[in-house]
Amino acid sequence: MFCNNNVILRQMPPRGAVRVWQHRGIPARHTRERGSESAMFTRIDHVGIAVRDLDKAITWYETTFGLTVTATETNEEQGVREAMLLVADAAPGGSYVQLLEPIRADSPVGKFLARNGEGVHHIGYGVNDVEKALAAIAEQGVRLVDKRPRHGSMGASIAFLHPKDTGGVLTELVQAVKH
Ligand code: V0V
Ligand code: CO
Repeated sequence: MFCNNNVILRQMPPRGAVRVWQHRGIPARHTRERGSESAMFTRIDHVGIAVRDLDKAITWYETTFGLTVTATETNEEQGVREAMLLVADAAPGGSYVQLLEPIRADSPVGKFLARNGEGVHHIGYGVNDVEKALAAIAEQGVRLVDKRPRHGSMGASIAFLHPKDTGGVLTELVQAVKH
């Protein structure tokens, strides 16, 4: 934002930098908002956040950010009680915050909480075909946590990639149910 305000003006990029953009004929807003799209990922489906107390966390997100819960579920296999809070609804599918409370201490989220405390646990990317995406990613040498999709929130098919092969970010692929 370039307001006529001393504080904000001091944060402006140097004039030379602005001119480089203009020489290349790339309008700055477009480069920021419309990069080239991924062939594999359709959107960020959700950001998974590890919490100790799901009900408390839901209330905090509702009160502070005005988000509302779309679905809650206990997923025995994954060892979590979770809630999906809608951030935005768009053509390829919604994007959510997923709050995750462990139901067992030795579950992935239970171990994560013991080690790191509450915070961002994983990123879930939307894909059109989770099996195809898994095969393509495995071919790149990335270790898969799940060789086959499992049951995820709101009926989605999900699969995780190992964080040690994805720059320390636990990554989930999400094929949402088509409406
Ligand atoms: C573990 N590590 C992580 C991590 N969890 N690094 C980044 N982000 C995370 N969330 C690191 C950890 O610090 C260790 O690093 C190493 O990986 C081994 O971790 P561990 O817990 O001691 O060992 P494992 O092998 O028992 O478990 C790690 C994996 C596990 C990633 C395999 O957490 C897993 O299967 N996760 C996928 C399932 C899951 O997270 N489900 C809950 C969400 P150092 O110390 O060796 O350097 S369910 C969900 O999202 C649903 C249902 C949905 O979206 O619909
Ligand atoms: Co998730």
